[in-house]
Amino acid sequence: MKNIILILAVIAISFTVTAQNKTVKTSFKVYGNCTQCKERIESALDIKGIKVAEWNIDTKVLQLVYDSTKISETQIRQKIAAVGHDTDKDKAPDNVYLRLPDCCLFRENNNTHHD
Ligand SMILES: [Cu+2]
Repeated sequence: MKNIILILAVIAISFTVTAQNKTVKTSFKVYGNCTQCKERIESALDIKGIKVAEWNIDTKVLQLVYDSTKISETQIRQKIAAVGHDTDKDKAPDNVYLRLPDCCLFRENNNTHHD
């Protein structure tokens, strides 16, 4: 009898944990140029609550899978801006952006040196 109660308790607890774990799958644009950008963006998102963060160099789309009980999309966007990358909604601080290597300067007016 004790064992049955224990088993039921374990089942109840695991259901609760599953219910609280809210996995969100989303994607949005993050501006960048090269493999260094990819590494910078993805390592900035190598944090608790984010399960998948994969940025595509060609499409500039960031694929995300995260636990919304641990981190919000706003917080994720802030992490990206903090390392110098603009997104479709957010702009990285100029002082951070301008410290990026030349090859990573993705804003139009900073790309003239490539001509
Ligand atoms: Cu780059």
